[in-house]
Amino acid sequence: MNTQSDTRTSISWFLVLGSWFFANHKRPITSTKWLLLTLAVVLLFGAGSPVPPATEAGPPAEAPAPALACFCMITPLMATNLVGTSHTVTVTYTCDDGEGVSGRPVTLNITSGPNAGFAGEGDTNASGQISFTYTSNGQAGTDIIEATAQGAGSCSSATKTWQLPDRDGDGVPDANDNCPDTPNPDQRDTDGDGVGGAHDTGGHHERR
Ligand SMILES: [Ca+2]
Ligand SMILES: [Ca+2]
Repeated sequence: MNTQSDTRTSISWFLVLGSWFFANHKRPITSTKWLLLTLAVVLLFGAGSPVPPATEAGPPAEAPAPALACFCMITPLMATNLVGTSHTVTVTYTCDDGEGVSGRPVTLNITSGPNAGFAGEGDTNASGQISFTYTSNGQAGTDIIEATAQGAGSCSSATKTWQLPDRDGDGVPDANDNCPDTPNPDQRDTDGDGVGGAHDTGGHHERR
């Protein structure tokens, strides 16, 4: 019991005893005495009412941690290969803390290019990654690859360029190169026999 309550109890008992004294006095009990007795009883019962202790201020509640910003990316960002081969891209899902996040649904789409329409989906693995592989349909061109990941929005897009075979690297595909093993980007064919470059049987000064 605290100090305030003790004081009230003392006063209450004082009034009770005082009222008892007056009540047992030889003189008649007056209405004033009864009033004092009643008041003493009220105070006595009231004195027992505990005063709730002051609540001690605890440590300030910690502010909730801000939500981590998460993002995704596709690798490799750029690649070039011959048509007819396959290509694998990996979507990596990470947050500001640098940790990969597993179990996040990812959707991948080729939105334009010779292989437009390819789509894949799945959840990231324990490293926060998921890979997708597709095979070129044989046409040259550049695919635009895009992906979205739940909670990370859209990933940075990637490209894949498909090229036709060109053994000599002169920019003319083998299928169209009039001299596929010797670079002859101009495809000169002096005598018009369909054979160019070093194989051209035209005039010596036109040979390459
Ligand atoms: Ca060529
Ligand atoms: Ca050539």
